[in-house]
Amino acid sequence: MEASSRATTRRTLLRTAAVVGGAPATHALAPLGRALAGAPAILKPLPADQFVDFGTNAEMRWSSVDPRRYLTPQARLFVRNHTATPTIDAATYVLKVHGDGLRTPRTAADPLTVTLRDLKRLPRTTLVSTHECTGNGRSFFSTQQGTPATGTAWTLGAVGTVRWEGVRLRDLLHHLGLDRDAVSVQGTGLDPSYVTGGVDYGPVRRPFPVTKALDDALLAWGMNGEPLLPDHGYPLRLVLPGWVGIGSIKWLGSLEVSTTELSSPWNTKWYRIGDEVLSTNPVRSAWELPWGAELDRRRRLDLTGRSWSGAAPVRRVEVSADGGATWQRAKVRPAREHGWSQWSWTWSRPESGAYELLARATDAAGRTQPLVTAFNDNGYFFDAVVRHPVTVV
Ligand SMILES: Nc1nc2c(c(=O)[nH]1)N[C@H]1C(S)=C(S)[C@@H](COP(=O)(O)O)O[C@H]1N2
Ligand SMILES: [Mo]
Repeated sequence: MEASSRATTRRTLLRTAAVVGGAPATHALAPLGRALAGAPAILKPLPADQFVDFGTNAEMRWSSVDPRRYLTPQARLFVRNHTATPTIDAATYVLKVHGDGLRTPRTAADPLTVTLRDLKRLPRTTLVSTHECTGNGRSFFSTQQGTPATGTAWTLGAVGTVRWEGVRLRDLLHHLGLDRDAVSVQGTGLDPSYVTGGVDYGPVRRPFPVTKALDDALLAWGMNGEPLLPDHGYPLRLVLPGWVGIGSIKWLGSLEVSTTELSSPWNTKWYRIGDEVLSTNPVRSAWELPWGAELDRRRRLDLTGRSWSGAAPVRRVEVSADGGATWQRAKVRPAREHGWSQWSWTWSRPESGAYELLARATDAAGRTQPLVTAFNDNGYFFDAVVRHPVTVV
């Protein structure tokens, strides 16, 4: 089963690259580029049975997910790097905070500096949340809807659920002194500047409203009880729970707090659909099965998967084995905090043959996954029900 799912994924990749031309070819060839360049973009091991290696990005394989484990181990979590994982010395690390949104305004040249020890004197907190890339599911714009989009050809594995450990951003801002007219906060990473198409866009950074900063935003140094791995932002990253992954800036070097709206190419050029600057993640579902799985025919086949939403807990999951003609309710387990929901479904007396398994979730905000989702050039927010091929033998 493993071998055939790998082969299928590779074929899908090559097909996508061939169809789109240009940009996706880089993704298909990136592992080679990484080897030639010498310095790897991702430092943790990426075993082929657990990850699809896109070079600077790596996708978790749903076929490798352990149904008995709720949290995604850090070693198994997808990685999305615009450039490469930097190596940062925690002993000399400081977070720089500036802007006219501080009660005592500071310039970028003369920022407040906060060490990890300073942060660890604030009240600590943990938070379970589903962490996901905006482009998760992108390849299905091509393979399922026939409209290829630019960018990494993720299937559904650019997602995980983890327990973050750190301090609330609001506690730091109140500790430093926040101006009541502050409206916008922007975090900037310490990774190398992002250069594409001959343009240097500077370091990865993206603004967000002060309301999110004062609500549930975190500064995290830990994941699942371990220090962050270098690939996931060591020694400190932002976490914006329920929001597009790009908001959770890794290797956080600085924070700007402003009384005017901040902007960067990551909210004006990318991570938007038309006029909408993307924030809350959509509803999605995945089966814990290899792509093209071969299932042994039995009277009862017990299948599992997970569904998640950036807005609210998942309330209902329906599955279909006949292309969406009829649906049955899956048994949904309660989620932890802002994490995903695990579900299970028993397939009774399937005949031998080829099928597409569908799973469709509805969240407590009333959002249900559609069967087809509107196209956008960068392939963000593919939230349609994915048609997962399996064969009963
Ligand atoms: N500094 C920095 N932060 C970043 C990125 C990056 O390339 N550089 N990628 C963003 C994107 S697009 C995503 S989806 C998440 C991925 O986090 P992970 O690699 O820890 O899974 O980090 C975000 N934060
Ligand atoms: Mo992302």
